[in-house]
Amino acid sequence: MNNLITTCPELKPVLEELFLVSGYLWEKGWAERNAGNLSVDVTEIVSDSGIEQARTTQRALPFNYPLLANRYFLVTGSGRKFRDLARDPARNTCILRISENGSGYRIVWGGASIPDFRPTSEFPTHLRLHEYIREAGATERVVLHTHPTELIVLTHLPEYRDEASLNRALWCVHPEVKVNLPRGVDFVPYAIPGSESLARATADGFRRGRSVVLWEMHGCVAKAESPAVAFDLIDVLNKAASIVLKCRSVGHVPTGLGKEQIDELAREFNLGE
Ligand code: 2HA
Ligand code: ZN
Repeated sequence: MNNLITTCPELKPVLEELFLVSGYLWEKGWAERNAGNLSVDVTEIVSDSGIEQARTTQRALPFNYPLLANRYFLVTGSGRKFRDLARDPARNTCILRISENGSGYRIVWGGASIPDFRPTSEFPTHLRLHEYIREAGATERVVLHTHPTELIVLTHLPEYRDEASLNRALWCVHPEVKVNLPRGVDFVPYAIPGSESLARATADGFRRGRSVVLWEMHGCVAKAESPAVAFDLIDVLNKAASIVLKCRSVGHVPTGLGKEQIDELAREFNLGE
């Protein structure tokens, strides 16, 4: 870790923010055991740093990702725990480089010293989202998947199992949701964790302009400029979900802010909707 920071001092603030957010995820109860995963596109930070490139053999990727060719990603490891990340980053994360033709990757730092180390089981989603970010020319660098309890509960309730009902419910109980997530959330029906179909459905949700994608009966994914911003988006949403559930638990189904009040927020905060 110290070697890494000596080789590439610009990584220090990124790692520090990652450690902070990993702790938040654990404290929130959104990262049980090895739940959740995160990736950061660190290409601009490490590509000229001379970070070692030939320590491990190349592994194949499930598909070709030409838009990701030669890019570097800091990725959490499969089976690794967010709560251990800050204590031992080199065992719980890695930096990998996608090959020149986008069909494989090589670990250049971290997990390489652990024989069975693999990037997160949700690597297909991370790859598709970074691919989408490149395609869109967007400034986001971080993809975060976590298991926020109250948001997951909402996706178990039949009345919230579609995008329109979810957005109405989340926007109406808390003005901060419209302000921070003007385009709302997307809803992806249950699909096998780690699958390509989940990855593609998630990328499609972002393609429709949504700020966060909810995975039915599983969790959610955010993309953002930094780990803290990704965490904040989910935190605001989960707060709203918890208000919905608390209202319901005292026997009130919240009607909350009306359409006019939500439109007023969009106008006042120049949300472009
Ligand atoms: O990283 O959360 O969805 C473990 C998971 C899989
Ligand atoms: Zn998960």
